[in-house]
Amino acid sequence: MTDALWFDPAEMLIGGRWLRASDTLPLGNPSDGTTLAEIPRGQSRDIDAAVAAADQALRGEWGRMTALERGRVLARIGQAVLDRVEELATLEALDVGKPLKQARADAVALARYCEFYAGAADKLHGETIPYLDGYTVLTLRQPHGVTGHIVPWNYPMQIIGRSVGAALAMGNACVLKPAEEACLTALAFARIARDAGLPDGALNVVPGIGAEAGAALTAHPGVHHISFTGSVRTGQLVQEAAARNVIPVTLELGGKSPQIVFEDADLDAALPFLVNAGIQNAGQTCSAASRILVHRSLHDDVVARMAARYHALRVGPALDDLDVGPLISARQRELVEGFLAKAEDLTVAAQGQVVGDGGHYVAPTLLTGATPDHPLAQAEIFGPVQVVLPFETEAEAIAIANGTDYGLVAGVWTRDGARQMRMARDLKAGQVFVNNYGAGGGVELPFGGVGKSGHGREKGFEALYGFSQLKTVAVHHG
Ligand code: TXE
Repeated sequence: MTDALWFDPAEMLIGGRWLRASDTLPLGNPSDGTTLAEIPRGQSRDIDAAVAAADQALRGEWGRMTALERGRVLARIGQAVLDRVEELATLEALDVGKPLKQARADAVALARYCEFYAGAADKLHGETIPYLDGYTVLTLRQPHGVTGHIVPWNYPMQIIGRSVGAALAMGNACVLKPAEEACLTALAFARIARDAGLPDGALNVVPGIGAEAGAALTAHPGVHHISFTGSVRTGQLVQEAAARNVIPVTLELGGKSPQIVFEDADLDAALPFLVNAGIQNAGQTCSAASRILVHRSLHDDVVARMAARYHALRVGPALDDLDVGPLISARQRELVEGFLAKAEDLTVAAQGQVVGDGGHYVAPTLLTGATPDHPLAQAEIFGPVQVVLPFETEAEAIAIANGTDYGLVAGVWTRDGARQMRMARDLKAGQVFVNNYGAGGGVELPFGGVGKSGHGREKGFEALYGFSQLKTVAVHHG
């Protein structure tokens, strides 16, 4: 077990108690292929216990807290996370394989989510509605109850922050099922949150396999809302399970996001965003800009300038803090290599250099020569691979950008103000960035997709609506 572990990762948190599951799973280190630790292999009985503990919390100290008090607890958790950014970043880097500076940014974002939702906890309230003579009608904003959170392995800290943070702010009690590939920071966060005063049962963490603990959580009749981030296929299963219990579900299912470079773009400003948004976290980012659409007049110039950056990219162990780390697992690397095998008809404009050894490394690859309907221009690859596609007109750019099953994020680079507004209106995406791409991290910015990218919005104030429900009270007083 690594020295960076300051707790026993084989324990899960249920109702304020750290417990062992009947079985464990090995947690891989993506940087060298070794085993980092054994983690709990939660079963449906553990999910049953966690849901019961969450339900108990709603009827106990946690459920009785005012919005102000919940906000104060979240504020203390945010500060405690900030105090431990380095420890959390090291765990995330080891577990996910992302370079330390990226893991550090994720830990700061986790703190920022806690801070944001701490401040927001007592800011969302109901209304009064003019109605019939002799009536007063008001709306109450209330928690769903027990919320299930199924988190993937690519950004555990950020995704926990955005979904658990907002759910707790609204007074829900959470059952969190982190991914089997990466769950150390979920367990660490739960410890930090408890030490900061989060009451027992308000947050329960049960690691395990998706088809076991994950499926048990989504099917559980005691769960009142599910927040899921992951693949389209699993998202469909989650939504089917939620439909059987008739509960709301928020799905964030990734994308094939474009950045569109018009002929009047400020290329010096665009270049870092074009490349970074493709290779950050080795391309395993839901909002990765995996398609770069470039006006034909600039195509060769942009490709040459992106290629120069690609040639300088170095890929190695997370703790060496290079530009790019390994992929999460051998399975993910095989998936990405499978896509690259379908790129034989394309041109490799540039590749980065793998200096690491023994881990799940893939050289970042910049591809040209694809048509918009090529498999590599359509599928979410979830690796450090970008495809550059030329276009002639604004209408063609929109058609290509909107021409996939997804619609999560889009970026537009142009100095033309009217075009900026037309693109913002016409692009099929939950977020459109103009002359930037994901700048500032976006804790405050509502986020979610259209089409196969999912539905519902997390992040920002908007998430608070999703993690609560409205009750209308009509009082007849004459
Ligand atoms: O995803 P899964 P995987 C995409 C990306 C990637 C592909 C496969 O394209 O290559 O998905 O990744 C839990 N019931 N994204 O296999 O299966 C699982 O334990 C309930 C995009 O890792 O969706 C984990 O906690 N839960 C994405 C979570 O679902 C189940 C992030 C995600 O796993 C379950 C990750 C089940 N039946 C992958 N089966 C993004 N949007 O950022 C699995 N899980």
